Amino acid sequence: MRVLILGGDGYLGWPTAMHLSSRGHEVAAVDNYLRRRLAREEDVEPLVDCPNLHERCRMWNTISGKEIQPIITDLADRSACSDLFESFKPDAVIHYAEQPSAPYSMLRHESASLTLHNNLGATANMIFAVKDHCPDCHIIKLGTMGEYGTPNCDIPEGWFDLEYQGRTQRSLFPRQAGSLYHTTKIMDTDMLWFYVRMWNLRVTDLMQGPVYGLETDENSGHEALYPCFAYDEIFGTVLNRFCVQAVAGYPLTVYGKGGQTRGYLNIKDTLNCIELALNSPADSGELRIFNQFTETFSVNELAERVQAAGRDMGLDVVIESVPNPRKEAEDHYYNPAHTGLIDLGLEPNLLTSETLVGIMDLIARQRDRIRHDRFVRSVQWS
Ligand code: USQ
Repeated sequence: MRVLILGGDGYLGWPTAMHLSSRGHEVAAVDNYLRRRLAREEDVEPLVDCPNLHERCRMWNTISGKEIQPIITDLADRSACSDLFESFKPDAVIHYAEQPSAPYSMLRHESASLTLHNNLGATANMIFAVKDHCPDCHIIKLGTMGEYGTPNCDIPEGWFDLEYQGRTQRSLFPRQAGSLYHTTKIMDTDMLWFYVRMWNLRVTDLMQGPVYGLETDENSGHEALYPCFAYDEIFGTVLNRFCVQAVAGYPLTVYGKGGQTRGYLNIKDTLNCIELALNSPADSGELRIFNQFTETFSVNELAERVQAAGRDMGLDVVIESVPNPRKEAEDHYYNPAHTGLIDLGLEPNLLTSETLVGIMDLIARQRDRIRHDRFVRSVQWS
């Protein structure tokens, strides 16, 4: 298939590009380096040096003999986005091209505004470009489990039957996000659903939980092909941060009571899920939703697992509860369904001590680059 990866320079976009290229797809990785720019501006660059997209595509070609086409363009620019789809004519598009950080979206008015304009603008431009140039293209959109929030009831995969005063209507499950970033993902879903109804687009919306890890089958042994791995408060996800903190001898920063529970997955499973969705597209006129995670953990459970894995490596890992900078439930019910991707054939890479030791071993090689002042920034939600 001809596959466009929007946000192809990012933590997940680049590994996805290599993964699909290794499977024989014709892949273009598209990015405007927004994420790199924001990290530079906030002085929170990633743990591992990431060569630019052109360089990484060349390295990938040398290693694998396969080609990924790098395209540097801004999808929030309407005509640039339209030109891209007109010339590439993808069979499928994988849309990661969003400002991905909840804390960044809560920093200040300017960062909120950038998140809104970039995320909704790029999504709208992609929708129009697909309609105009490749209406049969399968849109695979990265959503987030955070769209649902933490309701006091079970969470289905996107849809449920709403019953009210004796009548029933199939409906999107109620969503209430905990950050502006997560709210833009809700708005994306609503916009996609609207245009699925109007224009019979085929869309898969993947409600993904926080991802951990940095090694995949394609980059193993090639540090320069590792994804941009963040460990700072703004762009780092919790388990990746805990692994870096453990290696650095910094107390694991559990926010508040640590009962916050989310659905997590290994970066290798992100790639597997994308491939499964790609190989079995949504129907025309369908908004198909999968909850993309493999296991649920509370923050306390994650910290305890990292502490135990650290012990196996001879590290003395301390867990510390710090005041929660976010406004979120710290003790709540959480039971989301996640059978759709398993039914398609997903075989999860579960979180074992061996997995954690593997991640921390790779991090330990970068020990000298870890900056303690990046762990806490205290971006306050309210
Ligand atoms: N947390 C801590 N200590 C830390 C960092 C985080 O206790 O040092 C807590 C947070 O308060 C939260 C949980 O860990 O309750 C998860 O936080 P996170 O930073 O790993 O994840 P989040 O901000 O929700 O966002 C991340 C990605 C985002 C993706 C989302 C999936 O940055 O792009 O959409 O995970 S989900 O969380 O399911 O919505």
